[in-house]
Amino acid sequence: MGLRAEESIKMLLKDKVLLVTGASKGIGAAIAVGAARQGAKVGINYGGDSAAAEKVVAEIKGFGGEAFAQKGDVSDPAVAQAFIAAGVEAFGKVDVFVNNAGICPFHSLLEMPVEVVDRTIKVNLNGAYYMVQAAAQQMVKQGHGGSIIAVSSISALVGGEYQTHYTPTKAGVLSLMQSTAIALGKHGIRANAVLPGTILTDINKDDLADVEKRTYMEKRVPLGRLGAPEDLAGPVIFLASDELAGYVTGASLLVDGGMFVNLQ
Ligand code: NAD
Ligand code: RM4
Repeated sequence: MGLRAEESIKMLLKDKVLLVTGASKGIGAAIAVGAARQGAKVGINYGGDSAAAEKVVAEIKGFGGEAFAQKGDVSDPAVAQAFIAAGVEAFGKVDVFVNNAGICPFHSLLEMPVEVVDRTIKVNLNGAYYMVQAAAQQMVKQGHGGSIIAVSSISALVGGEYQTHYTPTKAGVLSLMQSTAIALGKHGIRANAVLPGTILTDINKDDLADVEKRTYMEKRVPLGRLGAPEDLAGPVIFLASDELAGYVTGASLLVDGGMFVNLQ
């Protein structure tokens, strides 16, 4: 039996302000809604679809939560400063920052256009850096710690034929959390990564429209199914919570149904 919204609103992230990038849909939206159900006040950044972002905000307000959405391309450093500032303006502080925005335009190595490589790195890695830095500056200024979580990937650890531009960005984001954990430990700020496996969202809709590939991917998962965006909410809430994860920093948490360890 699920928790009722009124009950869950008193829970793990009560009085916390959580900002998450790329949250108009997919994993980011599930994190935003899941955190709000645990009492967090939520700010969401998104890249394009304003109607989708407003729907996420409306869902949160619908169960009594507080939320705002702000459009902005994370590859622009000014967008990072503006997003963190918007969180402070709306809710007075930032306690938890989740870097989630990302793209994966599947493409072969040999014919990879330079624009696709550059864009993927700019959004996934440079964007993560700008956002994490802006969030960290705010948290240090506040002086009461914080939690930074990056959505990396199983692809930080293993490769993909059509992901030669993407997997290095996910390894980079994982590494960014490790170094950030060291840099910010003295400020009581924790930094961790979640590593989703294959989660059914728009990012891989076309790729997994290939039935043979989808069946192969499903067979690799010991738990017997590909992931849903909501599968990431719990792990992120855990890492966000000082009560549950107060001594966890520099860690990486696979959320992949067991796919990574499944050799044979
Ligand atoms: P999605 O396509 O459903 O959502 C992507 C979100 O990022 C959207 O809200 C979009 O607006 C936003 N976005 C894209 N480019 C942006 C930009 N330049 N500026 C701001 N926002 C931007 O994809 P998803 O599967 O939910 O992916 C979210 C994250 O999870 C990505 O970082 C992805 O690498 C990671 N991930 C996904 C999977 C998976 O299997 N779906 C697995 C591992 C990691
Ligand atoms: C993930 C992983 C998934 C893929 C998405 C786009 O990191 O590689 O299998 O579908 O990226």
